Amino acid sequence: MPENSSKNAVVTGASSGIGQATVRRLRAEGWNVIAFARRADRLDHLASETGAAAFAGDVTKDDDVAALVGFAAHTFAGSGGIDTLINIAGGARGTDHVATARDEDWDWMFQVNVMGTLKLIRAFLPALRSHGRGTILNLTSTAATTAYEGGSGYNAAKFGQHALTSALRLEEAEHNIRVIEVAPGLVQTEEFALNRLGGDREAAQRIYQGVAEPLMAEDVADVVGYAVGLAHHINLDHITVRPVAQAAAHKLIRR
Ligand code: 8X3
Repeated sequence: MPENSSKNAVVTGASSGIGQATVRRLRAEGWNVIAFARRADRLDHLASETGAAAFAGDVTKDDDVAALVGFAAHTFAGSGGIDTLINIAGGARGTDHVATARDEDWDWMFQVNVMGTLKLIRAFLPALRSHGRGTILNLTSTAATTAYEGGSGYNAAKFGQHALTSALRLEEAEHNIRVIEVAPGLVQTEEFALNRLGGDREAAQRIYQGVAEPLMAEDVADVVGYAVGLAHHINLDHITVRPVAQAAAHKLIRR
């Protein structure tokens, strides 16, 4: 099968978890990668380990996003320009029911998951269109299509990001931009559950307790790498990826 011949990617959310694993995976396959996240110290380590270029900034800040676009234009100037944008920055805060939902948690989740994705895409679309074979991959979640108790804020944000992704695919096909959605279920990462549960380590560990083989960040990065590495005319629209132990959002086998 022919491979995608384009190989200049920007990856957001690169300082930990799936974003970091995606940078490693793409670099191992010879991609030129710009790793973008807020925490410069973590990015610097990743850059020296993998040879990716690092750029520190916040997906919710227009100035940071504009600076990233300039950095990418400069970094990829000699190799054809950016062709692939991978939006992994995101996350959950809180497990409150609607009855006790906290505005600040909902605001944060909308900003990072929806507005951050929008800002990155809008800023890079001119370059991706003019490249002629662009790819945008958004990491959503199984929470983007199935709601659950205690998930409302995260569900609402991820449903929103899913809707944005679906509309974008329709809008950009005529510009030969493929739009891929990767929707993971339970993934055991360093920070996702910890951030969601306000830093409570024991509660975060309980999420994965007894699950023999949860998905790891590297598993999802393999799927992302596969999807963006396929020949450009192949668009994996929506990929759901779960551990075998999680047959559905409500069915998790613990031993
Ligand atoms: C993470 C999946 O099940 O915690 O995006 O909502 S879940």
